[in-house]
Amino acid sequence: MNIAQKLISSHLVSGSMKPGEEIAISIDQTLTQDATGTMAYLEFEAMGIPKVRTKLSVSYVDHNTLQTGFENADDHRFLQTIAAKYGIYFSKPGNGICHQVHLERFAKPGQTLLGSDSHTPNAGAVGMLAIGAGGLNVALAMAGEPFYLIMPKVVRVELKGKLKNGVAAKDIILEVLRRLTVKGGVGKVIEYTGAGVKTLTVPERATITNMGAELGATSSVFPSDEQTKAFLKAQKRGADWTELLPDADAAYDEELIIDLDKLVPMTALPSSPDNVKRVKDVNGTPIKQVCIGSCVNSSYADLMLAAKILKKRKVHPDVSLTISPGSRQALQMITENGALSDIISAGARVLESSCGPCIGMGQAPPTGAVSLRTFNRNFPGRSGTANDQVYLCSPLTAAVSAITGKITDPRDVIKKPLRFKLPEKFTIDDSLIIPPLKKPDKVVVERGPNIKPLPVRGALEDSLKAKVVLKVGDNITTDDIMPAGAKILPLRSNIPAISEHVFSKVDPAFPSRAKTSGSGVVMGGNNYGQGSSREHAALAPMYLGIKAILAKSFARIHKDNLINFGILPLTVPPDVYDSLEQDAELEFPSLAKDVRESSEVTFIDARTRKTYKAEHGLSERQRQIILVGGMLNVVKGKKG
Ligand code: MIC
Ligand code: SF4
Repeated sequence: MNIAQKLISSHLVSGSMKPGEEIAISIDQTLTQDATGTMAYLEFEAMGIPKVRTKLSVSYVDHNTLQTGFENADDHRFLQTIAAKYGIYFSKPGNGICHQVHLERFAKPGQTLLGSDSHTPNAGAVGMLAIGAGGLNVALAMAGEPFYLIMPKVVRVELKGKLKNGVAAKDIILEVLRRLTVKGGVGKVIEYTGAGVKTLTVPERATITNMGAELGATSSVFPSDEQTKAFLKAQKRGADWTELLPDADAAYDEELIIDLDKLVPMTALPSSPDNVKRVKDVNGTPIKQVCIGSCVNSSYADLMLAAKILKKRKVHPDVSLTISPGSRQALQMITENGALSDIISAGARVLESSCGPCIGMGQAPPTGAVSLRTFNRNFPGRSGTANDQVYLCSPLTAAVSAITGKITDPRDVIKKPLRFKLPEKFTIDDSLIIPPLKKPDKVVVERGPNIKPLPVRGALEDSLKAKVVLKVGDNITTDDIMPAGAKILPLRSNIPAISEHVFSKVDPAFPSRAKTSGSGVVMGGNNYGQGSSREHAALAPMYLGIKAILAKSFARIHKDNLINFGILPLTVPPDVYDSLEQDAELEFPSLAKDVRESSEVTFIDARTRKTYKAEHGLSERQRQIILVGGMLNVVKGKKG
């Protein structure tokens, strides 16, 4: 077996491990972050279970840390009190980004982790099966339920050789994205093997597994080996180490070879993480902003490399350089060893340990300017500026370019090999991680006025008339459907309020049109719903009356979220997509019956009277969820 198969088989609860079939696995650990966590815990509460049933559950606050009103602060109080009550560790704001902190303090080889954030596979760096999911699926895992997924294909990425001077782990994953694209990983686990693996430290491996999310992959995983052991030991967690390697004769469904010796610095051009070119191809492009940080490149290792480049140099006068350390541990260590002083002397703006500019929480770039970021996503407008020009790159390319004021191949400046050496000991101070209370009865859950009850949909209609409220193209992201940013994120625990922003960057009139039509559908192209795990991209459209999405294909997490909230994901062939226009009135004469008894749903274009068929491709379990109007109704039904 390969590593992915070993992890799955040791957690398999039901189903057979044939790619494409639905399986269920048990979940050892969960993580949530604040922007998805409020919903996840409201959902968990609705299940009426006294204490989480996982080995470990952690609630992080890292997204909504800009407190411009009471909303985020209220949510933090809610999260802290609910964690204390239900047996969950609470990582306070300031402690760092969930994926960084989880890797440092909790990730464990051989275990499974389900997180309500799409970059949860970050923890795959230590040989863990780490998967991103909607909050409701994470709530179910906390309740001890297994996680259902389609048995993935396993892609072997063989790394040969060793990275050359100026080339970083980020360039490896950018190269994988160049080859496979943002939909190339759908239904797959990406497993890294080969002699090159041994040369990469755990923080470097995490950069690669983190950004596997941009491939649409179910997860990404590295072996647990001597590097893993050294990392865990340095985190004073040597006892958490177990070896996990693929069998010598392990088979894979697909293979890819990357020769690290030949790899050069890469960058993803605006506005998709797979629009990858060599840095050399855009060398000299003037830049106004450089941001170093986000869960993919904010480790102690990344900050040290940036600091070494910035030392005794100055940021270019036209450039604003921001640094957001991924964790308090990383910030503390660069403070202790003086690297922070080098960063400050160079003229960087040091931000708190959080997602920050990655999710549009401040630092929106100026109009028309190029912003060079070490982040994992450059979807249009995500930075907070319309028509933004965000390029993604490694911390080496970012730091070098911050000095020159233009996109610069780091090899032009770094003449001596610059690699990170894992410290023997990380600075450990878990005082911002609050353990759950021993006496939960004493806890009063604090709910500010921003926390509104969860909306629930009724059972699936027997028949339905619905308008095509919006027709969009390929690769629509959840940032397009439910934008984030400093203004909208504080509404994550308030569905009526946040629903006013659905598709606001694509078509600001969408919410009012959807409400007026009463029942609506959205038409999408390929890979509909790629990107984040935010279930608000399903929950808020459901609140606005969207009953189905007709698309050429769907991204995994979003499809699950749609089903969980009772929106029917229907797959249509390209000719059907082409023949239906926005505003078309559709009739579904036997909707519930079709879902119950067939794999296809029939619908009629009211104007042309032409009949079409769309596939729902639901498993028996998913059919039942859709028929009762979503997973919350299933849970309520079970409770009687
Ligand atoms: C993101 O990177 O888009 C987020 C914000 O972390 C999301 C989660 C969210 O929308 O809260 C993700 O990646 O799942
Ligand atoms: Fe936070 Fe950005 Fe990572 Fe999402 S991708 S978890 S917003 S740092």
